[in-house]
Amino acid sequence: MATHQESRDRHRTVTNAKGARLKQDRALQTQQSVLESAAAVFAAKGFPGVTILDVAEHAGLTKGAVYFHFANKEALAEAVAQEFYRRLPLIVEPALQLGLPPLRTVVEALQRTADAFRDDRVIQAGARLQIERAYIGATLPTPYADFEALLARLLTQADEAGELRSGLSPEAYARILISAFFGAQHISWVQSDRQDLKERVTEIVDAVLPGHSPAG
Ligand code: LUB
Repeated sequence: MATHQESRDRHRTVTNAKGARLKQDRALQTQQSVLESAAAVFAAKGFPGVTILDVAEHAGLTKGAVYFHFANKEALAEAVAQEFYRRLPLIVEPALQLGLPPLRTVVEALQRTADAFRDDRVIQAGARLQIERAYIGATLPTPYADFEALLARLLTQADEAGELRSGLSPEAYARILISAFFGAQHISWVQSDRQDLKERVTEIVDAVLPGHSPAG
C-alpha cells in the first residue's frame, strides 16, 4: 500500500521548480535506502528467502513504499547487482591515484576490494546474487568479466615495466588472481563472515606476485 506521502509524490501539482526538486531528492534518497536495505537482506538471507516485506521492514517503510520504487524482488536484485558493478571500479580507482609501481597498484587494488567485501553490504549482496543467478528471474550482468579485464589492464602495465617475473601473460595472471580472490572471498564468507579475507588476499598476492614488494 502506498503511503500518503507517496501519493502526494505521485500526484502533486508542481507549483515551483525548487519544490519539485526537493520532492525528487527525497524520492531518490528513499530509493537509495530501499536499495541498501535490499542489499542487506539479500546478503544475509539470499534471494530465494527474501520477501518484499523483509526489505520494507529493514528500511522502515511500508511494502507499498518499496513497490513504488521497484516493481518486484527481481527488479531489486537487478538494481543491487548493477550497483555492485558500479562500485567495484570505484573501490579500485583510489589505488590507481597513489602513484605506486604497477604491481604494487594491483596489490593495493585487491586489498581495497577485500576491505569492501568485508564491509559493504552491496558488495556482499552482489557476490551472493551472482551465485544465486539461476534462481533469479532477471538478467544480471555477466560476472567476473569486467574485474578480470581491469586486472589484466593493470597487469599489462606491470609487464611493460618488467615487473612480471614468470613467463605468464598478464591475462593469465588476471585469471589466476580473480579465481583465487573469488575463492578466498567465498571461503572467508562461509568460515568467518570475511573477517580473515584481507589476510587471505595478502597470502594470495605474496604467492602469485612475489615481486610486488621491494623485499619480495
Ligand atoms: C567478483 C563476483 C564476486 C570478482 O566480478 C564479479 O562478478 C565478482 C561475482 O560473484 O567477486 C572478484 C572481485
